[in-house]
Amino acid sequence: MYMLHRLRGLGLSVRVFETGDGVGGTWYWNRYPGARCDVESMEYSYSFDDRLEQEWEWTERYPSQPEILRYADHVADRFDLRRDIQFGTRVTRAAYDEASGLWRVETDRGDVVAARYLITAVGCLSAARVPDFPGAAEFRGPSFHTGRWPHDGVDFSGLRVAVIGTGSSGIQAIPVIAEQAEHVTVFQRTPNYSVPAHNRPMEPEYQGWVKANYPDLRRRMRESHVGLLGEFNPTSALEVSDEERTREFETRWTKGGISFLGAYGDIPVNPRANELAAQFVRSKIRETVGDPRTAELLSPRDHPIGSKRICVDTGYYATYNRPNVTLVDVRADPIEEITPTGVRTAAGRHDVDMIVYATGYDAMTGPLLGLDITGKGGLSLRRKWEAGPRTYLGLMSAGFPNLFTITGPGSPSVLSNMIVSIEQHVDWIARCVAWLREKDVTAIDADPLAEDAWTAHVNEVAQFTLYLQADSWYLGANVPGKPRVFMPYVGGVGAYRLKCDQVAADGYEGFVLSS
Ligand code: NA7
Repeated sequence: MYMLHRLRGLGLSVRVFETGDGVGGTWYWNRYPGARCDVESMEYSYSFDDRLEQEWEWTERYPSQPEILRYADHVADRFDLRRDIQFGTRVTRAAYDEASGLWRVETDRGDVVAARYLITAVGCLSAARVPDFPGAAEFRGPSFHTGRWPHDGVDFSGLRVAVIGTGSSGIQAIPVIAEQAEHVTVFQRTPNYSVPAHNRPMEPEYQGWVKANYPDLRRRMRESHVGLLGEFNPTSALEVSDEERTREFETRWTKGGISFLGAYGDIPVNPRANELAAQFVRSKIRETVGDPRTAELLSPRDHPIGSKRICVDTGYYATYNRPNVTLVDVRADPIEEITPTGVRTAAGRHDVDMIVYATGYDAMTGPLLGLDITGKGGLSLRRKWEAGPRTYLGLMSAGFPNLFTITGPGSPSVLSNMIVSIEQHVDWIARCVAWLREKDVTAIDADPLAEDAWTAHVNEVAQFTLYLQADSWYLGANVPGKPRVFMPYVGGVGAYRLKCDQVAADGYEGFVLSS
């Protein structure tokens, strides 16, 4: 939406294709119960328009899905965006025509359009993935993926519900479903670390203070490591006494939210520091969950804290104290098939009336490859990225001129506050397009050497962290057969922004320009 707004400002004619019947992207699709952003409301909003940020009123510390969708709708109306968005339309193919230097874009509605610039804004977590369980099609009851939730809601009352998956989506949905359903059986493959949200109604004084200080706070977010305001303590967890460390963890736990990970600077990089934070979370799980065996099953031990996206929950662990919730450890007792009446694991049958798949996404590359993009010389993006994505700055991939990828692989994207990263990419692309037009440059493409160097750098920075020690979707590990390559850039949004700005200031260094 912001890209459309900016391109219109340059006097370009713009057509947006959107699969959904409304705006909002992830917040349009993810209508599962309990869906909420893990970034605070005052930080999860556009910064490009002063009046917008001053006039919009958030009602809770963390925005719920319906509230973010209202905000997206408001932005669309306020800037009159809908007239250039073609809803209910999926792009099925995009091919670069070298003779004309134009992209030819086709849709499932039969549109064929020619465009000088092609900009993808397809999100990083939009290609929903339901694992290929034998028998799934034969299940007699309804089944839903969290990211494709029915718009008229789902009534769980009196039902026995299976939830498969305990990432952010499962962890948010399970407590809400458990309140309504007769019984919930949770199928967990890997326990995740989750910190309490401590969500609450927005304090008017806080909202007023942020609005009064937005210019400075937005600047701090843009210059920070992950695009958030949360306090980041650079000192080492190993330099302080046990008492002091526990006090710090306790303070952050009581405050709630992902800034728990910012307690010490070495949590993401030093295994010993990381283990201390992990131990604290495990102690909280033991304190909260009545049954010691369930508490142990819920306690992550196979990956460092933060190496998979940390979850932010409301009452997740306590939900397992309810008599109507059962936890099945599918690592020890794997799912063998879905039967017409439920889920069969190695150890037995679990009859249910409904299945909720909270099983995640073909992250980052999935949505891009789904566009069936072909560049110069007939090379498809799928073929080029066979061994993993290759980009220059996460913005372009060599051989695909004038194709820009907002929050593409190789940029901070999912390791940051997405709105901050989206705005940074949109501003950079808008400035680049304006410059190309001013200089009469018809095509911009990544230089393969610059791309090689950037791809190596993205990898090299990741090696310094503990991210590579988890089978996460950051690495494509959740999709069988996907190349194991760390996709987002972990160098930080502040440093990354400086690099992108420098490249632009140097006349788009590392790009090949042609007239
Ligand atoms: P995630 O974080 O990818 O979680 C998916 C969950 O589904 C995770 O617990 C997986 O276990 C589980 N899963 C996936 N496939 C299977 C199979 N075959 N059997 C059992 N369990 C399975 O997706 P979410 O939607 O929760 O969150 C995505 C992001 O959205 C989140 O990080 C936030 O940034 C917002 P695994 O861990 O792979 O063993």
